[in-house]
Amino acid sequence: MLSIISVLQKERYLYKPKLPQVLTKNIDQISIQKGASTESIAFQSEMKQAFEETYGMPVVSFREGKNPQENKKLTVGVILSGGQAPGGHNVIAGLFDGLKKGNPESRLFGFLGGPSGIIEDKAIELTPAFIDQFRNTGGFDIIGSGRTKLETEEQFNKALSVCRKRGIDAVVIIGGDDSNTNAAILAEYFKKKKEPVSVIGVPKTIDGDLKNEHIETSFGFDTATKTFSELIGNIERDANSAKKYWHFVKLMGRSASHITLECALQCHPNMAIISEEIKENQKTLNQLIDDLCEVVVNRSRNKENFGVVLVPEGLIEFIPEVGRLIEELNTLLAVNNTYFSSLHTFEDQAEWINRKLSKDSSYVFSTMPNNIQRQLLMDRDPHGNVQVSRIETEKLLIEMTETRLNELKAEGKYTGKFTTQHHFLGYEGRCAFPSNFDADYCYSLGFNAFMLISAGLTGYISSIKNLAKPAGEWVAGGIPLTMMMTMEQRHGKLKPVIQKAMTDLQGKPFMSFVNNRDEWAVKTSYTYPGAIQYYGPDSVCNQPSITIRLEHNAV
Ligand code: FBP
Repeated sequence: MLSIISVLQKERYLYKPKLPQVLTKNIDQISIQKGASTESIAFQSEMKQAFEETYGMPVVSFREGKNPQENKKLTVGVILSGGQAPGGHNVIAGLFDGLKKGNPESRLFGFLGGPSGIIEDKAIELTPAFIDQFRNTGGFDIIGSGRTKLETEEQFNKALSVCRKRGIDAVVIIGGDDSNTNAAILAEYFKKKKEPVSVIGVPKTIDGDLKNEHIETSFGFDTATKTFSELIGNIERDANSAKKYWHFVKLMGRSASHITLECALQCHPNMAIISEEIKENQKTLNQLIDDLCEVVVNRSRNKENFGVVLVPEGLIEFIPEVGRLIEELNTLLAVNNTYFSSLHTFEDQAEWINRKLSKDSSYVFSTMPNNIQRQLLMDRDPHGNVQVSRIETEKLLIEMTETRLNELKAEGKYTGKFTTQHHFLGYEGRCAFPSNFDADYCYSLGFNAFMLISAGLTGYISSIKNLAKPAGEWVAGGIPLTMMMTMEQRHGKLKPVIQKAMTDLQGKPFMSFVNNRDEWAVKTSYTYPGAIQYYGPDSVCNQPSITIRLEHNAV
């Protein structure tokens, strides 16, 4: 009979993730160092009020030294929240192994299907044999994930009674900026209620937008970008072999362009659009199309009627006039949801929308191709925002570029050929086998989450730093969640949120791209990263992303 698991999966079960040196010690030889008290990024007095119990706590780090804490038996619940990111299983495995190393009687429960699991009391106990089936594998299928938001008093009350019923000492929330914001609010809520349940966050998302001085990257970014880069490299090689297609590749990443930038650094495409730069320069859609045409025309002069263009998923919202249109649409659809849903045909919907939009936005809407108009009117996400992953921006760019090139042809300014292919890379990378970097990083984040719990902390996010160095030199510690927060207007109210990290246009990764892109635009300079390697020399298997290496001067 054929085995139901692959050879690689079997081998990966046996991989021993690397930990920072300090976390390999006996627990009673790991001491905690506390720094000075901290402040939020902005709105300090408002934040102090919102987080009376948990504001201002110190940054902590773990060092070799005597640990006065007794290794008591702990019961912990873990939640996977939001989109999949490679390495989630290893966070849980690291947490589990830490708990058992602290006290073999400790127990770990997995809340099922995301944050709703803790409200509906759906959980399973994670046993050694069960965990072993998921070590070093991609996916979130160990306990499932979901996008329910833990944010209302009613939900917190339910979570509290579930924790009491199960005797839970700590909840670990593995999620992005929103989920970690909610972790901070839940920690504050438990502390106010004098409930001895700690809440610890873990930074997850392939998008890479949950990062700062202490969280050098969110987990999953490394594997997802390596997977996408493998595919883009393959497409580039095909483009360079057949020499007949322009490939437009849209890449996941929500609003931020970190994924696109990393893949550009890995693969040297002819063009990579960075949404944050488009917004900074207030570039219109037509100007962007002119830029694209310039690259196509220049390459055609060298008889190279092929190329590769990378498009970040969130681009459409960053083009100022389209961004304004989307904001108006979001508000109109939120306020008039019932009436809008009663309009059954797209024609009726578009006609009604056009009457309601401002003059400028109505014009922009009317210039969009029909399929894009339909996508702009589709269901909103739970925040009431358009779902950027469902808008075919890559096709919009292709259509508009083609139209403009035809005009240039008619004016005698272009004689080349523009035949295209479009791709959307996202789901292909979110559940890949974690790279060694993500396998090690995630296992360390999970183990370290246990250390924060055992030190009696709450309202912290697990932090592993110094990531450009080999894992043994990584620095383990914890950051108070409030330190990463500011206030933002949400539905007309100021709300505490973890600040999203957008692409830094002064940062080294972006500058390195800027220094090379003019050459890549004209001259075929593709690089072919190939598949992620799990076994072999460090230079092939254990390199972090180019973004991390550039940010730490390690290139
Ligand atoms: P998270 O922010 O929850 O990590 O999700 C990331 C992401 O993969 C985005 O890149 C993408 O826009 C979105 O999820 C897609 O969502 P869905 O999985 O609901 O289709």
